[in-house]
Amino acid sequence: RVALKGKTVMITGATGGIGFSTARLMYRAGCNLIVTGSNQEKMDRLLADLVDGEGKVWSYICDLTKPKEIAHMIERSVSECSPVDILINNAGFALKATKPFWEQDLDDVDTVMDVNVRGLMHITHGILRYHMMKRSPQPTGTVLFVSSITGHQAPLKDFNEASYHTSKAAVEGFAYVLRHETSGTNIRILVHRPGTTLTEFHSRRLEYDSSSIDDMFSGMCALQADDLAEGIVWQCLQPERVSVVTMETLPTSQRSLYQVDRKW
Ligand code: 8X3
Repeated sequence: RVALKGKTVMITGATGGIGFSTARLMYRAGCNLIVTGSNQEKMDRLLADLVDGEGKVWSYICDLTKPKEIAHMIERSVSECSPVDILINNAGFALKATKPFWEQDLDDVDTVMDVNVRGLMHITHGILRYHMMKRSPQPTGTVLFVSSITGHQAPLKDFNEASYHTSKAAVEGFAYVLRHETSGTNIRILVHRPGTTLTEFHSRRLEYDSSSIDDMFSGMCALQADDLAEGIVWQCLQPERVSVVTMETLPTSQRSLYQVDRKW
């Protein structure tokens, strides 16, 4: 992980799940971190956990549904932090999988789109414009999007995730176009697509209903957040000439969203 030593990595949604594990691994690899989250208590837990490294750590509490808060955080990052080398757009969530789309509140639908798409685009815009494109003589950096297999697959029934799937398909489209728009620079645009991972993501999605959560994970041996962090860090530590453009990490038991083995 020598290639990462001294790099400055910004991770959104760093206070839980895949973001938390990635922050820990990046810190251990010698990176400086800029971590964002929406909850101070969870942020304190992350900061207390970052003991295994010598890099600097900057933390920002930011509500990604609020463009002004994002703009303010970007502005502060320019004056307070080292220039960002790697942006990991990890923050994202799904809501109300217990009801079909037409029975969901539009406010909830909007919140999913605001965080997973608009917030992600605003952060990427700010980091490209004020950090990566400023590098001279050549703009350089890595932008990695934590997408999902739901970005290109839909389950056969009972999932009720129209807004989440749409948001991840948008992330895939955004990354694809951005990879072309940043042509001529040394900025690389990468995507990581996780399958089912044992984090708070699913508890929240299933409204903390323990029997739905048990049904979801029963016998499948889901991924751990650390499994994802390993792959994400690996994509980022490749030499600048190498873009591992898309990496999809699934539990062995999950052949696709259509087929999950429950024999584990
Ligand atoms: C979530 C992927 O397989 O858990 O982004 O639905 S899965």
